[in-house]
Amino acid sequence: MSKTLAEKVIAQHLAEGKMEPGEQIGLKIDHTLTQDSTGTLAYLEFEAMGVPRVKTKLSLSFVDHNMLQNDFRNADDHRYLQDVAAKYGIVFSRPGNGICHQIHLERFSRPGYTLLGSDSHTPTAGGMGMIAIGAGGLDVAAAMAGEPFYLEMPSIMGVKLTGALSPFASAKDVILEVLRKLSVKGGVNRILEYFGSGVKTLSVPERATITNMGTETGATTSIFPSDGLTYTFLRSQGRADEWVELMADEEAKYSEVLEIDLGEVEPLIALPHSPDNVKAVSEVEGTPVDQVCIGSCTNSSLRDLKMVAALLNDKKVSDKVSLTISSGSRQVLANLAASGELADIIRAGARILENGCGPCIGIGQAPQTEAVSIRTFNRNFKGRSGTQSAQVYLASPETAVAAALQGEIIDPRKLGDYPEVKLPEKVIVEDSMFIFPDKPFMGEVRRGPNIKPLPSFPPIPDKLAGEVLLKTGDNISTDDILPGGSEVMSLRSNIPEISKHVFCYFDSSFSNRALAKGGGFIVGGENYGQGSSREHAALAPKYLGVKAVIAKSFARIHLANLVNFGVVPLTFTDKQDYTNVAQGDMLELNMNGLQRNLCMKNAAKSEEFGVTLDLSDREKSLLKAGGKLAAVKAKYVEN
Ligand code: MIC
Ligand code: SF4
Repeated sequence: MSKTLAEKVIAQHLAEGKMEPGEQIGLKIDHTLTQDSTGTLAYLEFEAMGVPRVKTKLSLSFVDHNMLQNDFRNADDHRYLQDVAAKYGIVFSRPGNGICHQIHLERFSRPGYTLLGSDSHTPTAGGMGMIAIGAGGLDVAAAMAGEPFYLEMPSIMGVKLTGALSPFASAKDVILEVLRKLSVKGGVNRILEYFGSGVKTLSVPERATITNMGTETGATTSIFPSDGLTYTFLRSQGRADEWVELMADEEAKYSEVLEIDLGEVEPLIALPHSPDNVKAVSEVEGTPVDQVCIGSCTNSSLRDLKMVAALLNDKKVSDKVSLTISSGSRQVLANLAASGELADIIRAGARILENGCGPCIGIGQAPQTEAVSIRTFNRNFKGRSGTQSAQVYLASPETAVAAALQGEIIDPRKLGDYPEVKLPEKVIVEDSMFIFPDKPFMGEVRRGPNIKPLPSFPPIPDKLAGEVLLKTGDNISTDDILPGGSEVMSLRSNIPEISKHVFCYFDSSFSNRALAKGGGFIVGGENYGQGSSREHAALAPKYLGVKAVIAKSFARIHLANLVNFGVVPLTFTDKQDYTNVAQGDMLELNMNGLQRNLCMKNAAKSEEFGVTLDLSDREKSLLKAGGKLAAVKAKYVEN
């Protein structure tokens, strides 16, 4: 039977289940990656499993998110991560080396392999023909211990690309077009598979921009074929021997097909405060701009920064704008330095930041009050930049440079000649900041005082009762549940402390109230928990006593994280009932042995409404055991 490309890679890694949409499947994982902000928990969890060495083909630990060293806490976390990597056989990418997804793409990605990463933008490697999925740290820890990764088999949506991009339209505009069509929840339980004649006009870094930001549609992952251009990219990295050709069969059937004529794609921009709030750049021309940030795992490749250098060359950044550049890897920076293009960027007046996530997650460069900030990043949720009143727009490097030069949003097509960006046949490879685990690890893993043991929880009782602690609207992100930024993220290894920040910008009294009331329920709208994979957004509410979240629908990674930590994820059987529940209502639920259809009593209103526990048997057994850690520990430590 003919297969899509995604089905081919999944079939080769199928450890359990039937490859039919909606069925539970277990996938064998070849590569894992973690980054510092989700990694410390992931490794505390991995350590608790008692497995002496990782069982994957390759596991990588990156330090790229919270690299500020204002005090001992981040530095201690980095040291802990380095020790753990050496002890368990994990490649360690030192702080300053660059962003996990960009580096994995350059140095480690392999067509036809699977990758599980404790970061929602892990699908970046789909640009290399990998099935690359973002997950909570505990799922990644289990994969390092050799467990399959379990998920619902998504349907495969084809995205047919025809034609070729016109000057000043770029890969970022393609994915913004996809987001305009699908919205931030249109990809949930889907894989977006790109095919068609337009594919061969896009280089691997351009494809990776598209698969990276496919995450914002809620898709499980996105994938491109591995073809001649994939070979060219791998050869430029000195890895030609890792290439294999991979594509869908001609007769492959997609559940749906979205068609995009690349020639019709125009420069686009996502307006505050959602990546799917997309308009043509020409529609918002003239908006004054205060800050422009270029970088992030979406747009920090050599291709992108060469384009930036060419557009900035011999020009000057507007006095009204602060322009920051963070390249995705030391390799990118080394190549720009050697070619002289870094000097062009510096001469134009850009501020060069460390290679890493930086402003993307509010680690420095918070904009001024009410500033307009144009970013080449992938998320513009309110407050994520570190400034609650900032207006963050998402756009391509081309549009970002145009805004930096002009001091206001302008259509980049007005910049004049379109530079031709040529990628070198062989890049300068810069591997000096990797530490490979080739020596036996002597001594102890060092833990700073801010690294606290993982909390443990009893199995969930058959009856849940408590108050509705908070009622939210649609598309609540994990940034809303537990914000990023340098202050909160430095508490990532300390659950009691980080729990004080749950919903802090939403309702500053939440954590105290939750504790005082002995926990309770959260009520959410559609797509609850979109965005970041951080499992803290499930674990910290659990620590505060949250027993269940009742929502209209959930985002995939957050749903898995809730189950992993024993918070019951329920959906309204009839979405209309959402309107009848209010903050402060007292709810009571008999779990009935974790039946699918349950009845929630609302004592405040003497009413009842139906809730659905839409989980597989495996997920139910995790919930019963009090979460996944308890279950995996029972398998590895107690046997
Ligand atoms: C993000 O872009 O939101 C993050 C920060 O990279 C997160 C991970 C985290 O919360 O540490 C993600 O995308 O999963
Ligand atoms: Fe880092 Fe931003 Fe990418 Fe997340 S989205 S991995 S914070 S660069």
